[in-house]
Amino acid sequence: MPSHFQLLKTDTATAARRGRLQTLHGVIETPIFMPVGTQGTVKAVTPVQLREVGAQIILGNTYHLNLRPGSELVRDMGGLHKFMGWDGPILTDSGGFQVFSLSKLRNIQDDGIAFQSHLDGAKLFLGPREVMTIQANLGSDIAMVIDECPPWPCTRDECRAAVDRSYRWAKLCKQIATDNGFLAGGHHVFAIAQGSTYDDLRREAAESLAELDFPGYAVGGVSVGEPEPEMLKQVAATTPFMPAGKPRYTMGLGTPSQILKMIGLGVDMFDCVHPTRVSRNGAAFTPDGMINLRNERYRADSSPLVEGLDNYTCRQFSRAYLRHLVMANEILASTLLTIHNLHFYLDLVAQARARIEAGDFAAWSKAWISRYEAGEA
Ligand code: PRF
Repeated sequence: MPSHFQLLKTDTATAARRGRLQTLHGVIETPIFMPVGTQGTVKAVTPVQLREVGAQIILGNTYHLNLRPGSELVRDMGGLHKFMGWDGPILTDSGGFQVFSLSKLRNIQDDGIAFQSHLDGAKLFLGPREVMTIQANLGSDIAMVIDECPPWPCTRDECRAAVDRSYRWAKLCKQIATDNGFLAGGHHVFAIAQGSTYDDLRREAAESLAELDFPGYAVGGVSVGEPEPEMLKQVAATTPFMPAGKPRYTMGLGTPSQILKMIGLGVDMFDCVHPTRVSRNGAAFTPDGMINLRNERYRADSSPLVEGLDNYTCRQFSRAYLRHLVMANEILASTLLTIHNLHFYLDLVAQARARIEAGDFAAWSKAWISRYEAGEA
């Protein structure tokens, strides 16, 4: 049987890879960016619009969907794909990380995390069995294990405990997904390597999880407040110890230039709320950095957001019109900016794929990053 992940090419000048991941809902060309659809919707856009901007896979969230509307309801409605009208692949995060960021009252125990819902205060619990059951109810193509993401900074002892606990939970998640037929049914489960700023613990996390033979591996615990050089160092301390023949995913990042830097470190998959979130705040990506349309200088600017970029927003609308929508608080501003910003990210990773194939990724990404960062400065 062919493997679910094909490594098509590895760059010689960097660790960048061109790959292809098979899922139950179709093939994903990597490196890829995954738009975030926390509540069963990528905010402000329809599934048709997602397809049009080139989305190949989107994210859903165990924590949110289990609180509301409930994973059993989603299961009874035919699963998340049918419920939300998206027939492409869906990756779901396991929920532990969201408990830490959203729920005030939480207690981490050896068998899972007890917490109170941020919606109504209900007392709830998420452990390996719960997160794997919820993700099976949702019908996720790629389910994530439950992990403990330590805060930045954290002590070595705190980090050690989080790495050990995350390993035990990952092992249990794999066992549960094997026993209930989730893996045999063609769904994937990805492990998550933690380790904060401790290089040796990151290596140990990656190597011990690799022995459990997961279909894919994530770098967790980055982009949690540390400066960018520290984040790059942590990713560089992890990816070399992940199996080369499996997809690699950094969770929850980043800016366009960070994504190119991570691709150069051998990462294949990315998700981030950044492009969708800034869209609802009047901001748009360009090759010369992010611009904010509230700025007076765009008041009578008849040019598109990015000249020649082939998406509905850039083909049809001027910066002046988009600025008007933003200033008037019109909801169409969110939709049109989300279309542009997601397309900008998806076009960027498509270009990266082409450059890896062509063999000039290193020079291209260096030039791309310096132009982008010069505009941001
Ligand atoms: N673990 C999980 N989800 C996440 C993270 C993590 O460490 C992060 C950290 N960047 C974002 N989302 N399960």
